[in-house]
Order: sequence, then C-alpha cells, then structure tokens
Amino acid sequence: MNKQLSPSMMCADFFHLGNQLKEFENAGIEYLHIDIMDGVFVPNYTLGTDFVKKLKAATSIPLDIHLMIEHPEERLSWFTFGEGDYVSVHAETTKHLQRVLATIRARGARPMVAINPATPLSVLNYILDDIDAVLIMTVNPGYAGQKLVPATIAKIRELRQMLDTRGYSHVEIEVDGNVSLENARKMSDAGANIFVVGTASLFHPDVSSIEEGVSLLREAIR
Ligand code: S6P
Ligand code: MG
Repeated sequence: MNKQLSPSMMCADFFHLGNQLKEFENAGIEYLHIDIMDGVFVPNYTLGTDFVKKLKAATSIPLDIHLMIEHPEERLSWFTFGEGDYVSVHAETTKHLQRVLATIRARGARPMVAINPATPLSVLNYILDDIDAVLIMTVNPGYAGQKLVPATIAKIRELRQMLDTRGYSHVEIEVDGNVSLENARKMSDAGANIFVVGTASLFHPDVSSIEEGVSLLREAIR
C-alpha cells in the first residue's frame, strides 16, 4: 500500500504558513492533517472551521480533517470539504457512527473512523463497508508532543490482519501521535500507511527543513 505523509497543521509554523505550504507541495506531501478539538471530548482547543475553509482555498493538497468533537453528526455541515479529502470521526463521540460516516461519503469525501488507544477494534465490525480508512490513535488525543502508547503497535498489526482476512485490504490505516522516525518504522512494519507527522519528526527542532524531514521520513517508512 502507498505510504503517505500527513503533516499535523497544529504543529506548523503559523508565522510562515504560506511558505510552509509551498514546501509541502514541493515535497509531494499527500495530505494536510487538521486537528479540530471541542474542549469536551478532548481537553484542548486547536484549529477551527475558518482555518479549514482558508486552507482548502489556499492549496490543492487534500485535507485530512480529524474531528475530536462530541456529536459530529450535528456539526459536520460547519466544515468545508469535498472530493479527495479525508474526514475522520471518533467512534467514541457518536451513537450514530454509521450515519455520520455515510454523510461524509455522500458529500464526496472519504470517511475515516478514529479510535483512542483503549478502544477495541471490535467497534469497527459493522462499519467496514462505510470507511476508506481507520485512524489508530497512538497517543491519547488532545495534545502534540506526547509519548507513544506502546500497545498500539500490536493493535495496528491486528487491524491490518483483520482487514486483509475479511476482504477489506483496500482500507487504509492512519497513525497519529508521536510518529518519530523510529516509531514510524515500527508502525509501517505493523501495517500503517498514512502517517500524521508532528513535533516528533517533521517539526522537530533538530530537523533543519521540511525537505530534509520528508526525505528522512520516507526512508523510515519505505
Ligand atoms: C493529538 C492530535 C495529533 C497531534 C499530533 C502531533 O490529539 O490528534 O494530530 O497534532 O500527534 O504530533 P506529535 O509528533 O507532536 O505527536
Ligand atoms: Mg490528529
């Protein structure tokens, strides 16, 4: 499966965002990961609806909108997205998971379901037809700069196996949280193929440029 990078926009350089977008485009970045938090499902606020709208107008790189909000079915219409974009909703945030995934699909985008480290894979059992990807949280959502929850590596492997044996090998696996070069390699070996990259790699102070960070990452996940 194609290995793809999705830089976490909450970790980007907001004072030079235009330049950074050009660097992402030049480096062939596949997605832009946008964290949306509501201060309820997760204890933080980050980016919002206007940022999504402006980013969508500013670049042709597809968006990867990560909704960490309660009752996403009531708020999906607030967000600008369309064909080629991924939108993920957390299984823990809605009683109507299938409905909200179907709404994302009906708007032309690609539905993804996100699960916290402690959430079992069994929540996916009856929605496999409704998703193009699963987002395995490798930290508890809410903040950048956290440590990997080690048990999530085995979870990625188990999910890849489950998808392949049940005839869903086209369903992608995204990983989000502490995707360092070392962890990215382990996640890739376990079967992940979309990597949300933040302060642990692409925006790490030791990485001198986006170009350098991208090439180190591509080497690690090859
Ligand atoms: C966390 C959020 C993530 C972070 C990303 C940051 O709640 O969903 O997308 O922005 O994990 O990356 P890092 O390398 O600082 O963990
Ligand atoms: Mg995220």
